Amino acid sequence: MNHTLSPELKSIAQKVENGDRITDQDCLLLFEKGSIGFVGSLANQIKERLHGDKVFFNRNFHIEPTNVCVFSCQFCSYSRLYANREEGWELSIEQMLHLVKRYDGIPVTEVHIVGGVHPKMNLKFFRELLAAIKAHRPELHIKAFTAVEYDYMFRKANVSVKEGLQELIDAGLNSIPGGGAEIFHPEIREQICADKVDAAGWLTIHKTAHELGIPSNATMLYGHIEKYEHRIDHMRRLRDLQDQTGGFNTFIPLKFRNKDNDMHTVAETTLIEDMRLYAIARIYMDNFPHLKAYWPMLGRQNAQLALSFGVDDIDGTIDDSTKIYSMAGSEEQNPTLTTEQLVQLIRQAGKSPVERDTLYNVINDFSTQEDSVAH
Ligand code: V47
Ligand code: SF4
Repeated sequence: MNHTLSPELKSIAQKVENGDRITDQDCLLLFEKGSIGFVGSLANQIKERLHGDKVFFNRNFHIEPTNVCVFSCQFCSYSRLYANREEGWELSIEQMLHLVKRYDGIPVTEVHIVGGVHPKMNLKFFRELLAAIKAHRPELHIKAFTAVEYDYMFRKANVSVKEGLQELIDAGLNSIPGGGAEIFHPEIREQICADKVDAAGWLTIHKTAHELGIPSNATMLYGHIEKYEHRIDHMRRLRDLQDQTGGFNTFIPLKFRNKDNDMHTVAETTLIEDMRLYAIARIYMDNFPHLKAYWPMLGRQNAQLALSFGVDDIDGTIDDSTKIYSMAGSEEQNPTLTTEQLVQLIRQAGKSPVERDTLYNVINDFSTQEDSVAH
């Protein structure tokens, strides 16, 4: 295949073969000139080197404390402004504990807690929530709150990022999800989410978490008004921070969905563009151990396809309380998959399913088992 390639693309293929890092300029060339077949095969090479044919998933459930939000991101189909809060929901600690208790006796390993930014839900409220969950089920991993929520709650409580995070870690916080990153570059950020935490604030919160010993994920909301240069700038800032701390587990590109939000006139990306993005992210983000395709947003079949474009993780079995995507018009209006279905989905794509915990410790390696799935 290489004989039709330009010298520049050949040199990128050589770097990937040698395990060398590609530059921002290389990355731009891949976005502009790399065919889906070319970037896909390079990404797959990296993925196989890192994880063989393994594909990870976990058993988790989501809690969304509120959809009331003081911010007004243009792409958000989910939040109800504080002024219109009669259209929203707000859960008490007791109600959220009740949601946790619904999983008693079910072998979930993680609860993912994230929602809007409600001015009345403060640091004290969330500290009590985490402590109540830990008191009920100490071994359950709590992955909670995005940098957007932290930035607001710490400023309101007048504590430093370090003090605030330490308080929540002491109450039971185990890791931080990747949301709120969107596109870091101010040219785009000012147009799509001007009023929430900026790039420096987001990166400081994740850096501080890593320094305090807890890992995190990172996302990128792509496929709207950003240009390739903005995607590369975003990924470069994350790759640089990862060089310093090593605290990121997973990079999660999130495809912009345009239903019922202020950006509904912006066209969505094509499947080919999505797959090219996954592949290029796998090639560029060489220090991120994992690349996740979030299946509720992408849809099951597209998530299967992504497994041949560098993706090694498809998140988890979640229940239908996750609304941020279904409300934005994602493929999955009722995103629930049993473990058995997830295992089948991965096997159908010719890969080996492995159940992991949040930190990628292996819980159950299905590659060595036939069809039976323990519930
Ligand atoms: O930051 C909001 C995105 C994110 C839309 O860390 C939208 O494991 C597409 O970060 N179209 C929150 N995306 C969710 C998130 C996440 C999800 C799954 C796993 C993890 C993890 C993190 O949802 C927001 C924003 O980027 N989002 N609206 C939309 N219309
Ligand atoms: Fe609020 Fe998050 Fe929606 Fe932005 S994306 S308006 S911060 S809920």
